[in-house]
Amino acid sequence: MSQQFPNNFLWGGAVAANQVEGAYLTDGKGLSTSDVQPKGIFGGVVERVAGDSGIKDVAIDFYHRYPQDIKLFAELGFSCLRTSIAWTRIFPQGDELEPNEAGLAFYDRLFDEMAKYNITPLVTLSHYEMPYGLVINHGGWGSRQTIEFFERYARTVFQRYQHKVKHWLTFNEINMSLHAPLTGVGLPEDSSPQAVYQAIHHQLVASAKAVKACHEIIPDAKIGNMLLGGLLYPLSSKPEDVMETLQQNREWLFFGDVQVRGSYPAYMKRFFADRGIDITITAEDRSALKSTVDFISFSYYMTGCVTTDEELNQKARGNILSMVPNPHLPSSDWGWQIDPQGIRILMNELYDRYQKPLFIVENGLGAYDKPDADGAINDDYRIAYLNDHLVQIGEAIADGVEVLGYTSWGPIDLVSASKAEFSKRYGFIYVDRDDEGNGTLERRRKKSFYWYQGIIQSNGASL
Ligand code: BGP
Repeated sequence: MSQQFPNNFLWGGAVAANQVEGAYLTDGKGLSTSDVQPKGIFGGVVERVAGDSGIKDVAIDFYHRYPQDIKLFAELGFSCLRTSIAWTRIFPQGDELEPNEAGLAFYDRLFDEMAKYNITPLVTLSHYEMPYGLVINHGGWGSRQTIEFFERYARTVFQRYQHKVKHWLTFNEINMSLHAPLTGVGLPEDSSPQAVYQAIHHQLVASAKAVKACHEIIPDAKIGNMLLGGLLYPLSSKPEDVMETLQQNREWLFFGDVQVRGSYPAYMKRFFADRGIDITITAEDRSALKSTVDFISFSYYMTGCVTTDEELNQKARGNILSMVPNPHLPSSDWGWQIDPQGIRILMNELYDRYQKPLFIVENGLGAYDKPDADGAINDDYRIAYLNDHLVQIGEAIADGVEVLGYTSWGPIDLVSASKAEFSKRYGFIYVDRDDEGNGTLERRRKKSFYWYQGIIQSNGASL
């Protein structure tokens, strides 16, 4: 591939606190919504008692092993690492007035370690978790007061890390809240659309307030939103399927429309009216929403299809996000449809819609890895997946799309979000651990490690 990636393109990987750190009650950390969902974001709540076990309680023990892991990322050539701050390390219950110093000190150590190797941190304020204390005592994002708690947390970390972190994201996949309410907005899974959209509104206001605070406290920082890049195609060329696809894509993009444009899009009026939803938006909210993001970040794993055929829709219920499969695409071991060209289409669509720089902050293949007899992991399937997607990202750049960087998901094996499995691996670095939590946690380089190292070294020219 000819040189398409800009010289200052950020290359790296992305992880999230609750999927790597472990140490779930260490140094004063409080329980988060993730800690009470040991079976993953679709797995229901379990009341925790200290000392019981869940796979995320240790995860890959990044809390203690980060120096060795950052060293491996440096060996890969990373110029960027995306991670999140666990809100519960800073405000364990969420509503304290003063932060927990031990939690703040941990991220100081982590960012200092990254600085040693010139790895730029890209930090998500809330990646699929919030303090469980806020859920129990305040009703999660259902309560307007949570906006204040979040703003206090955001201001605290902006102040503390202002010289160390210049790239921020507000909420991970903010548009997943409808599908996983507890993970997204701290509401019971059976909450009504009315309740979920009111909570989402509070979260959108909080996101905008964090943008404003970031610009005030760290004037040279950039802060973005983070969307699940759920691109949908019409299953057929029937106009009603095309119309339904437009509507469903809007359901995913509405969040971005608010975060990038600073107000609710016109189509939401009818959307809410048709569903009998009536949410409270104050004049102060409207003015807060005007603080808009500097760039758009998104995850991309798959695409799906939309149809008005009820029989096909019935069959699709229960699939991830109930998308109808595309007959032209292969699927991963987990049924996620692999569509490299989709990322080029999505990038063009997002750039056409928003005219803001993009950042691909998650992309990757979750697969079973079987070490050979000599322990080597020859993950050619992962190399093929990533290579095909990066070629299409290069095409989108050639199309004129401005892209800040690419962080592949899970550069080191970690706990999966959807089912909290360990066997769904994304890494260039293998971690010796299984679904039952057995294993030495030893790290080993896979074949893809050397492949990605070459891609970064050549700034994408070796694709
Ligand atoms: C995204 C989440 C990540 C991550 C990824 C892969 O939706 O932001 O946290 O886990 O999906 O999903 P899974 O881990 O379920 O394979």
